[in-house]
Amino acid sequence: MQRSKKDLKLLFVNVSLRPGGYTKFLPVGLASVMTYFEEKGYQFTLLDIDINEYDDAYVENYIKNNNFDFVLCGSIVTHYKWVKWFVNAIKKHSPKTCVIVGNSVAGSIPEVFLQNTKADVVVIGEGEVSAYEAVEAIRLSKDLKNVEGIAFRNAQEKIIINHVREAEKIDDLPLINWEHFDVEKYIAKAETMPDKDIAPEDMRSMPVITARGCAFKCTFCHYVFWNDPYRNRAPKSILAEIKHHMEKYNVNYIHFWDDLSFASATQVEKLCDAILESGLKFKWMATIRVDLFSRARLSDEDALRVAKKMKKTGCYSCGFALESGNKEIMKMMNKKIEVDAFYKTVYILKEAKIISQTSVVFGYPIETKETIKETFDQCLKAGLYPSIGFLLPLPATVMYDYAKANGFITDEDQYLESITERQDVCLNMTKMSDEEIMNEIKKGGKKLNEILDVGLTEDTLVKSKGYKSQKINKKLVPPQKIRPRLDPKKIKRIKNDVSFNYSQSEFQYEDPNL
Ligand code: B12
Ligand code: SF4
Repeated sequence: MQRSKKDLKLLFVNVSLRPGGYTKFLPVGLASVMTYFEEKGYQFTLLDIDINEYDDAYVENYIKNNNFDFVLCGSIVTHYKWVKWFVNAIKKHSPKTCVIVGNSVAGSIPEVFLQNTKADVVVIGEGEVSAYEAVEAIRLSKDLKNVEGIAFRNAQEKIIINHVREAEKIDDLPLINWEHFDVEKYIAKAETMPDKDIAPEDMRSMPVITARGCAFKCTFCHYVFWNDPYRNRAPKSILAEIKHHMEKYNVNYIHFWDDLSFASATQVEKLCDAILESGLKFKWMATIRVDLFSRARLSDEDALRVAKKMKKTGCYSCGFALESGNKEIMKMMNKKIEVDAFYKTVYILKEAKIISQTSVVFGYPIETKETIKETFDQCLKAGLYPSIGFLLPLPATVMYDYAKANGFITDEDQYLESITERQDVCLNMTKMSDEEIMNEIKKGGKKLNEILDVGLTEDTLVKSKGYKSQKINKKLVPPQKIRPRLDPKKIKRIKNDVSFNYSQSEFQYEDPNL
């Protein structure tokens, strides 16, 4: 029977990725889906498990005592075990409730998710329109097979995966309405960073998304917008949202929580110009890549000019991942960056007084004690203590397929139930034992901690609770402007190539600068 929108009882659920966590993050994706539903005339309730620290017993009781027509939730795939429990708990107490799950926990594994839970609909990729159309189809008793971007079980219990939905024009999406959330509580628990201009208690930050997706495809990475083109919001729309947050929530820090905020320096300069023109004064941090300046082929002078402009508009810090100091691992990662570019970017940003935050991934199959050392050496050279993580093969990544093909993952459901944070060794595909790799990483971390005087303890070398680079003040040697030319006398052929095919031979170059 068809019902009107206002007669339907909808519940949106914000799950808790880190119960008891010392910081809390406003869920931008969920809020964006909620805003879309609101714009389309739906009313709903929000169960915010995260900020209220509701335990599982509370959640189960809540579901039991409230009969919802629809429950909608989403999360990162690392929360698979909990989401699976939650979906099945809803169905146990309220079998008629339609359960819709989005984000990577379901969208990156639609088949596995529907096979192992009683969920009704999985939303794949961008969630706003697909989730809305799925609810509408059910409300109007229409066939779900016509809703793009979802997977579901049909009347014969067969899993159907529909066509992907073409990505929305990013500027057409409504500005997120945060009123359903206890924003003050989130601001009080937001991540703060030491800043000489302001005391931590006066930092009021909120997230803003400036882009969806990324222009690259690293072999360990997967984000929800993987199959969509990399899209950036127009500076005008970004600034309208920031202005709103400043006026309504009195915020002075904006976290651009993008996979990739800016792919090149040209793009960042456009936003900087718009910030200057707007007259808005706030501090911001963004996600970039090591090649921010080099991709735009800027001269060193121009790179510094752009970096200084970033600083002038409030850029406080930039996050960009070194990932590994080993060139072969970088290739396996499909990272498409030069290890050397890392130092240069850190140097330029430092010159402009912008803090660099970096992260590394250990545990690619060819990782050895030597490659681990190479990574720490790069961090030492750049004077940064990285956020340390292990390769965590996530569904829909090349490394996940590698893990399956090589027998490291045999039961996907079991594996997904076991994964957590990238700071834990969830799956070791190297030739080292868990203990060996951990010891080696701790050894490198310990040395870095001592030399850079970071102040970490044995327990916090890996789980360092956020980035630590802002406290370090190492003087950096200016990078060489032009790469030294190869000296032919230093090139040695190290493998005898009997076919005399030079393209197949391996050479070793002893570069004193590396
Ligand atoms: C903020 C953030 C966090 C926060 C989470 C805060 C929160 N409540 O969302 C914290 C710091 C806790 C976190 C932790 C981790 N994160 Co994180 N994080 C992000 C970040 C930077 C922003 C998320 C965001 O707001 N995106 C923007 C919105 C618009 O996109 P979205 O969330 O995907 O939402 C869309 C869809 O997913 C869908 N959707 C989302 N929710 C819902 C709900 C419903 C009902 C529906 C229908 C649809 C739907 O519709 C939305 C709009 O289209 C992303 C990078 C990024 N830009 O996505 C990484 C990212 C999500 N994180 C990632 C990873 C790997 C992690 C960690 C595993 C890393 C680690 N340290 O170990 C941990 C996991 C911790 C755990 N215990 O499980 C990966 C996800 C990988 C994957 N395949 O799932 C990402 C994509 C970064 C990356 N490129 O590697 N993260
Ligand atoms: S790791 Fe970074 S650069 Fe690579 S695909 Fe993911 S978001 Fe893009």
